[in-house]
Amino acid sequence: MPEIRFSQSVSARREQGALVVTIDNPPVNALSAHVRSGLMAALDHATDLPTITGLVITGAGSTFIGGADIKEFGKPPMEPMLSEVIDRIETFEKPVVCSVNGSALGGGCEVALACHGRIAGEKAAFGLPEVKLGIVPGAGGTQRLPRLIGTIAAIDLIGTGRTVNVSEAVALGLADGTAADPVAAALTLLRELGAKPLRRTGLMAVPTVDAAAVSAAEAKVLARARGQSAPVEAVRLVKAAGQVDLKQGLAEERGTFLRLRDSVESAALRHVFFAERAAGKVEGLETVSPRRIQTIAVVGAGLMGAGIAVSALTSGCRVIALEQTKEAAADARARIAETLDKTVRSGRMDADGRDDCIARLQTTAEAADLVTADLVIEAVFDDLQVKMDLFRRLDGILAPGTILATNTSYLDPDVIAAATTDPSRVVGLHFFSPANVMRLVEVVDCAKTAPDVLASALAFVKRLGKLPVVCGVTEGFIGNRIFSAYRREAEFMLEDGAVPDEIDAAFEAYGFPMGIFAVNDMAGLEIAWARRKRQAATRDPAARYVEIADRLCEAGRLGRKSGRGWYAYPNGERTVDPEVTAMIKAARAAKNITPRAITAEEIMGRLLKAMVDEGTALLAEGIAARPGDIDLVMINGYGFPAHKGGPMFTAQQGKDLKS
Ligand code: 3H9
Repeated sequence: MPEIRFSQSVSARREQGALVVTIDNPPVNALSAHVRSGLMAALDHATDLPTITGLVITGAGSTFIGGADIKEFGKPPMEPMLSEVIDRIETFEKPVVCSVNGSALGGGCEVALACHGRIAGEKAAFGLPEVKLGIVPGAGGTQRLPRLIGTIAAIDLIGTGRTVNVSEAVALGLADGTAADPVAAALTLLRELGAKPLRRTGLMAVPTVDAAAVSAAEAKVLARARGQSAPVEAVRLVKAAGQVDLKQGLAEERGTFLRLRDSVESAALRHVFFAERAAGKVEGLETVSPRRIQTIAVVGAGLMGAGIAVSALTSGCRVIALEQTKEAAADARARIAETLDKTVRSGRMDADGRDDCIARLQTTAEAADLVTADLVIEAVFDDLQVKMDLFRRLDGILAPGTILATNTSYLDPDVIAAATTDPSRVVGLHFFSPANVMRLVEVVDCAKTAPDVLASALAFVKRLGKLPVVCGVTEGFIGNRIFSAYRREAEFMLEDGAVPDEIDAAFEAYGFPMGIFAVNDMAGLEIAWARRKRQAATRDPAARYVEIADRLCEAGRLGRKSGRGWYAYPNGERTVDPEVTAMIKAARAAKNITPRAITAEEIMGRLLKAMVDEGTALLAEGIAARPGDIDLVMINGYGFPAHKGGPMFTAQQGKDLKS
């Protein structure tokens, strides 16, 4: 049958009397204006031709519909509106069935909800992830989903924005069935539907439900909301679906959607969305082919190394973990197995998956066993001499094509690379702890890193399901350099008049999960102390230097591990310690500083400024490529609240408001 074209992205062919409509709008079949108008034209066509029995809607490629076109947000609206298209589908006189070939997200899921039947292909996924963009579904999702799957499940799905796979979608009643050939199955369903009155989701009653169960589902979502408006509003709208009629519910949803779409929270989360897609893209690297990485080796399988090993195993790699002795290698195996067991206990992996990972793990005390590795990541003690010796030794053992990565946090990877005969195969992979959980990896493009080595490192990090951010060589890379800057500012404020508890409270009220001093106590104060001692000889004597942390360390207050640091921890509870307050007072007195009260607003203002100033310097030095990269590092490595967009976004907003 010839193709009928309705717009640049929507076409159809006749099959078994029906019109099979395909949306082809790469990369994700977003509902751009020409898709909406194309769908309307297809519906018109089916109305005009009495011989057409109904419509099947499907997507080209691997996505069904990825949602509204986020790039259209903030631009003048273009007719027809998505809600009109969806209303037309739901009230259409002939059956409309969707063949969900891939992800049906946001507006894509809302299109599916309005259809009279839904068949899921094997790769289908359904979700209303709008809250992750700081908005609520704006084309009926909050009103139709509870009608179809009940209030509790709808609160969970819309409130968290999580995506469900085919089996869960079928179990929830979100999909009517699944098929290897979803278009053929949709055509069969269409014929069946044609014989009876059409099932219009919007006209269904929301199933009645126990109020206590609703409150429990709501509480679960709100506990994760951490100051964000969208999940709160989403839950309110889902609950309203059971209390008001469709028209009123849709009007309430639309108003909320528009209000949130124009909020700073949504702009921040959209910035994060696009920053994540831009991260890891390096100019000039598009045409470079990455090397094949199937076997990786981890040298040093302590907490960090074991985390990296688990991450690689769960992504399907073969892993060789090297330790110094057979006993240490056996301990490493036990540590990795225990982490995998934990994943099984949490339900994120089944026992077969764990066994499969263990089968791909080799632990050894023989460096020669590393010869089969495509990539070797060192995660040994952060000491320059230790790392240089290791790289020199590995350089003599490994095949010439093997990539060598250092996981150093503060040392200079160029110096480590110089210990090898071929520094072009050296790259930095700075994982964050625990490495099997944390998404962020700073990929350090060293002075001599070859383009295909960088491309391989990026591809490997993406394969682990993690977020790579490229940075140049500097002490502490992007994250720890910014962390040092705002920690320094926090210590200045101690001298100026604040106490650790006030600074941490302001930081946590802003949305960080844990205050700066509490984080220091958790990580331990001794590493930074050792660094300060190393740097003492070269420190600018005119620069302001706060000695309080040194006094704490000298007093044996090394953080939680030693039972006390910036705080005391009686019964494990973080508590203000008068001894620390006295040390701070003594430090002020020694410098003749008269303390003054510092408000939470000033505290946060100064900390943010420290982050932004350091971020600006990193950009100027070419260490970071984009402000968005800096924001991603702060959000994913240091707990900056994502719904505030990161320090660079916040600073830009401030400038935009002033101009
Ligand atoms: C919504 O629907 C609101 C409605 O309720 C109501 C409206 C009235 N728009 O992620 P990838 C781009 S809100 C525009 O790497 P994958 C992305 O920027 C929307 N562009 O691919 C990237 O561009 P580039 C609710 C989009 O295969 C390219 O596509 N929907 C959109 O790993 C590839 O992206 C969502 O929140 C979009 N909606 O994953 C879903 N989506 O190549 C958001 C992607 O220039 N999208 N792009 O860097 C996703 O979760 C993933 O993209 C998806 C594919 C799973 C679809």
